[in-house]
Amino acid sequence: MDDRFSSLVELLKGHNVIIQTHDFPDPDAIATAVGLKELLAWRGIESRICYYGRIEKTNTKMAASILDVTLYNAEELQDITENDYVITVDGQKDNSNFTELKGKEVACIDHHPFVTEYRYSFLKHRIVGACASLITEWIMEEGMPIGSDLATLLLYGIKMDTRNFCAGVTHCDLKAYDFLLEKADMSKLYKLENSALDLTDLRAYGAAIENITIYETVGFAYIPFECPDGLIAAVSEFILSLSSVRVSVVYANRSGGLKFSIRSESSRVNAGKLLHTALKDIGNGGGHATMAGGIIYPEYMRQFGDKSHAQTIIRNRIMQIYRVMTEEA
Ligand SMILES: [Mn+2]
Repeated sequence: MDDRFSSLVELLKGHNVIIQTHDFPDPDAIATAVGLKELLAWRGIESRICYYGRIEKTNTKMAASILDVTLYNAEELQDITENDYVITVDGQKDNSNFTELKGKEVACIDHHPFVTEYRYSFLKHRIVGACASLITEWIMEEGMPIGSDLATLLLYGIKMDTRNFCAGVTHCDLKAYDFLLEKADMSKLYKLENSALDLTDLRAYGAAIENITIYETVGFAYIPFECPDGLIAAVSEFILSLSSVRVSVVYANRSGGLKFSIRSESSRVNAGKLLHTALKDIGNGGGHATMAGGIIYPEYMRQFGDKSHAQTIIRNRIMQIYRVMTEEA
């Protein structure tokens, strides 16, 4: 498929254009959307950026406000019609993290495995480390001049999605890095990278540290209050960073039930399968081999009686599956 920027411009001419990121956008999704908006504006096409959910973390909020570009919560955009053209970025229509928008999805720019049956009129899709690298590639090809703020945002998006150039990096990401490095503002980038925590986040870390228990190489920690998914995941990564832990299981209260985030650095333990099996019949869980999420529904929590009894049952279930997985291999 022809994935040149000029073909996208031709397609969009004369239409209202909406750039939609995945729900709860992360820095890569935001960098991609803002970079695309600037590219389109440079070629005379106005667009608006929107998302469903919220922008959750402090550094993501900071990244979103580096440039003076409005990111609309989709609920605020009441004037979208069926005739408006939507570009989905950093994800695809029909993904579970893409709430349906009223307009017509005509184009997609994404770096995730392509899973939708939906036929876009325009597609720029490649498996690379970050979606922002695909936008940077266009910026380079088109010769669009960019300022330090946009360069900083794009570079930050790429660094976040590649875990600092350690995961899923391709030549496309490295070329983008090379191009952006001399243009980006390194002190702003440093500030973004070192503002990952809110003071209130520390409560979750504190609670998890208080009650962490380790069985064999599995670290369990409970956060006895409600917190956003991203924070539970961050605490789970933190627990995994302990040298004696190879699988981390962190769970927090969620409207009467429990919300889980699990990580595995053991090639024998598939995190997604582990959680899927452990939560069968009492909730829902699944994900990748190294990271997964899940939930126990409130109605099942009641059947367990008190919370500490529920925790024992869950821990036993997880350890049982863990042992089968580690012995199998
Ligand atoms: Mn991404």
